[in-house]
Amino acid sequence: MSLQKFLSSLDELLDDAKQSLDEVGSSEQLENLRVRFVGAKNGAIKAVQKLMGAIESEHRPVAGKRFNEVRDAIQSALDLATERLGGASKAVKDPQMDPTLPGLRPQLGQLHPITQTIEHLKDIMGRLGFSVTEGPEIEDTWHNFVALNIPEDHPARDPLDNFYLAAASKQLQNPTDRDAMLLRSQTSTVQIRVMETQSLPLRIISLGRVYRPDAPDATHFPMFHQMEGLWVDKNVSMAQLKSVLRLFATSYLGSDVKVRFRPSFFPFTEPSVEVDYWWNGNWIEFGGAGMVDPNVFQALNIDPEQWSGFAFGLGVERLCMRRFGIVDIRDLYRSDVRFLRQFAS
Ligand code: FA5
Repeated sequence: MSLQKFLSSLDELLDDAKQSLDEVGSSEQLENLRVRFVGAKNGAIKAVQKLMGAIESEHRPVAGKRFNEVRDAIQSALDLATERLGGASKAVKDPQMDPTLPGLRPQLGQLHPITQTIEHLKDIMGRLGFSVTEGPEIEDTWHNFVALNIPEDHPARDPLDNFYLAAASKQLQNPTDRDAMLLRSQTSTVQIRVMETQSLPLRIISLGRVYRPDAPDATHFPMFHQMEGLWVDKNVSMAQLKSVLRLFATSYLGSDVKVRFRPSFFPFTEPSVEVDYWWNGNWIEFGGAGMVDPNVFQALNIDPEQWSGFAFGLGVERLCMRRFGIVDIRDLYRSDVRFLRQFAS
């Protein structure tokens, strides 16, 4: 190859590279040009370098010198274009702080509707003079049944209606055993624990989880919460029980709430009632209540001639649902924040 031809192909290459790199408008195009001109495998510079072998040896120093100049010039043009484009994209990625822009609001968590309900119920009952107590969720049959006057053959003790604990239960074959352990099925257990340990008179509430193998539907869940209430004093009456529950219902659900009491049966109260509120064309049961049965007092060595009391156990979910307009209890436990976020405290 003649020196002249080699030098003019170098000039053409430089012109082409300079023009393309001057006009390049994006990092992507720039990368394509880099590969096209200085790519290690098939770049144009590499191709021209290969031609040098065909130049007569006496002309090679001139050809080599010019080749180096053109290669360096293309590299400088590439560096310039890179700086130009890189500088622009850096400005977009890393903007200067603008103190006049509105701030980003951090996303705050909030209390679950059931937690909000529990706090609200404690507040209302506190104003009615009830103090808060707690009891364990894992119970023995003494507190869950025996002391509550629930006899051994009562269907409420059936293994199919309770979560007996296998690990604690050598008694699994015989869940009516006094020492068998289970997840409490009602907060009435706390009535017993309080009367065992506190002096009379007393006026307490206790809120917490209870467990039953109920099939989930719109108003039932296998784990739910109850609010237990107990008032023991001299001359406590059924009329007081009804007033307290009515006062509670209007404070929590509004003065227009319709509440009714239906005669019922619980082994640990006599007489007993079930309490319903009216909602969406139906009566919904939200709790049970009654006067403490003398057998319960006697099991705890309390004289029923001297003392009387009333107790109630209300479903916290049913109260929460009515207040927030939630029609399906299962929605409370799907952990769907889009749903739960609607009930801001
Ligand atoms: C009791 O649990 C009694 N311990 C209540 C009681 C206490 C009566 C003190 C007398 C004196 P019951 O099984 O009816 O009663 O349950 C009370 C409330 O819990 C029901 O009215 C309902 O609101 C709620 N409840 C019961 N089962 C479920 C469930 N599977 N899911 C959600 N709520 C429930």
